[in-house]
Amino acid sequence: MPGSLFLDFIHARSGRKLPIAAVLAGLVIFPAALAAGAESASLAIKVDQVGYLLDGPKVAFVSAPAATFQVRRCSDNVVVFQATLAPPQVDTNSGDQVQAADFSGLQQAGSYYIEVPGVGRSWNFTLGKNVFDRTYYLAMRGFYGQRCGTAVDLGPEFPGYSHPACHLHGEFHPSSGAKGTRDNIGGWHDAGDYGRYMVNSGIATGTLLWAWEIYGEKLKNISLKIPESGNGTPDILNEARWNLEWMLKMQDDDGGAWHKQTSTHFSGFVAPQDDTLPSEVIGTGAAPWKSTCATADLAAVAAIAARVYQPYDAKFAGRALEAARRAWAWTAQHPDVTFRNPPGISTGEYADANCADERLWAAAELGRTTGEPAFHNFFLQNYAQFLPTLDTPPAENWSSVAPMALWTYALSHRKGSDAKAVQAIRGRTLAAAHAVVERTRGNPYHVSLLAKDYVWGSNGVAAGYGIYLLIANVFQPDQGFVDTARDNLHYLLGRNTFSLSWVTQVGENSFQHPHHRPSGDGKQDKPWPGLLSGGPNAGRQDAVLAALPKDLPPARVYADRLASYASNEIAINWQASLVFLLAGVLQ
Ligand code: G3I
Ligand code: 9MR
Ligand code: ZN
Repeated sequence: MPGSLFLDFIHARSGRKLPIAAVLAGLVIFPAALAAGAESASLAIKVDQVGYLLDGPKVAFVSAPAATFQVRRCSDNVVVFQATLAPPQVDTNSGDQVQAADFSGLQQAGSYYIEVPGVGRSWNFTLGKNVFDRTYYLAMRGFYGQRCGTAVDLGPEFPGYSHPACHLHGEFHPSSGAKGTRDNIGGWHDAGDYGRYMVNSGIATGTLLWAWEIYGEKLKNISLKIPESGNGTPDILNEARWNLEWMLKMQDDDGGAWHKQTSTHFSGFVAPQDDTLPSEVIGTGAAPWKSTCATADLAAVAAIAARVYQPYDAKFAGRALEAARRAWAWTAQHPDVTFRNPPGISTGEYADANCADERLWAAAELGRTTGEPAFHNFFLQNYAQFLPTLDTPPAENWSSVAPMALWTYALSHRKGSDAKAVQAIRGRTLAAAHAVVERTRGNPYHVSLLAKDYVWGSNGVAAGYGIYLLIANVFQPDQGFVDTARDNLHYLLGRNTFSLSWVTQVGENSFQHPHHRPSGDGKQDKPWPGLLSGGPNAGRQDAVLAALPKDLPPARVYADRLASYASNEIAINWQASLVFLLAGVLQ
């Protein structure tokens, strides 16, 4: 294992300037210590490495036996707060014995660390009003870095994090039912691979547009320093439009949308511009070639775009609405065309066996945008069967968009909305959110994840709990919802069994080896910034995870290794959930 770790490390970071002694130390100790660099904190003390807002609970966790803790100011090491640790609780998901260090009483903004006598010190963190602003900025810039078909440059803030335009040539794969070239330049690379997939684009872009609709007041003046900045449109909308334009290109003349545009197989670990595999528009392999889930997701997202971009670019809004209507009409003709990879194609499938929830989402968004009875009636005839999905948060992911459908209906405040439907949606959401709050308070790490939630993309699930709670908070403001959403953010930013921040270049001990081709091409010391790792995955669908000890509890089935695509890839859907959560907690 140390040998393969070494190879992985060298392979991923050949350019890294680390003292050779540190590399050797890493070999005989363990990877987290290596990642931490020279000045090490105790991994047994878990803090949100970004920090805590002043107005809420401030809790760290200690997973080694101890009695007391102190909070010290970074500037002069003075103790500003001290207290006893809470009694230990066993966390079955990680196997840790956890003691809470509650320093909510500390109200002074500043930079601090925690010291636990007999254990050590924590990573530094900040208390303040604007602690998460930069994380939001970097997370949104993460999308910019995923742009396909254009030159990207994160400099001068991150010099060298750049690539020239990539994937400029596209063609129809025979499975699409069409022939010849189809460039469809644009969109975001889905993840650590360079594919572009409609279904995942749908949930990711929809989530960003929702963040705008709900938190626009907080977001509208934040510059993301992207090429469009200053054009009069808020930058989160500028960034989302980059992908929307690609999604619109994936629509065929008959209104249907092809499922994805990728190479036939995954490229090697090369920079985007060096991936020379043809970029193929891939269809279902038989008439009608397009898939219902992709088309319905396009209809939903384009319908949101039609209302959101109206004040900034009415022409684009009109184009989006027209596309949404045509997509909707296609799904009415073809309500049940599912997608599986056709022969010869081995890239991501995003195979969803049931597109009824996608259609419900499309109807709800179109109804919210247009107010037309046809969409409204379709929603009312079909929504009831999806209400139970709200009972098991977070419920929403790339293959399950029913919560988006239900929530958008309840949020739309249209005259003529069905009061019974709205009541049911709100009531079930609030009840489930209250249960999540109670459960999370009882969880030794104050995270909402259950054992069953440690799947591929579990960090996206954690962020999804945050979304669920924040939507509940829109229905009925409740500080418990907000605090629990923040708890899930704290988990992602370091308050977890690994004492690891799962956002690249955010926090003193952030993960280093994402399964992300631009980060893994050996050009940069550190990974591209602002990207959320998939996280622990008890499904173990890669060789790295499969080789971990058999009896590991689910929350520990994770490896900060480039080769672990099932636990350490990044992806736009998880990233969008992180952005929503951050947008919700910004002050
Ligand atoms: O939810 C079920 C759970 O009920 C069940 O008990 C458990 C047992 O294995 O599986 C859970 O489902 C898993 C699902 O992810 C959770 O969302 C599936 O096993 C697992 O195979 C599935 O993985 C998907 C993965 O592609 C493989 O198809 C991920 O959702 C999806 O995010 C990921 O997406 C990939 C693209 O294909 C390609 N691009 C990168 C992207 C991110 O890794
Ligand atoms: O890089 C691919 C990643 O984006 C996918 O999520 C993952 C699962 O589909 O597959 C990765 O590609 C791997 C392939 O499946 C197996 N051979 C190694 C590839 C990683 O380099
Ligand atoms: Zn590209």
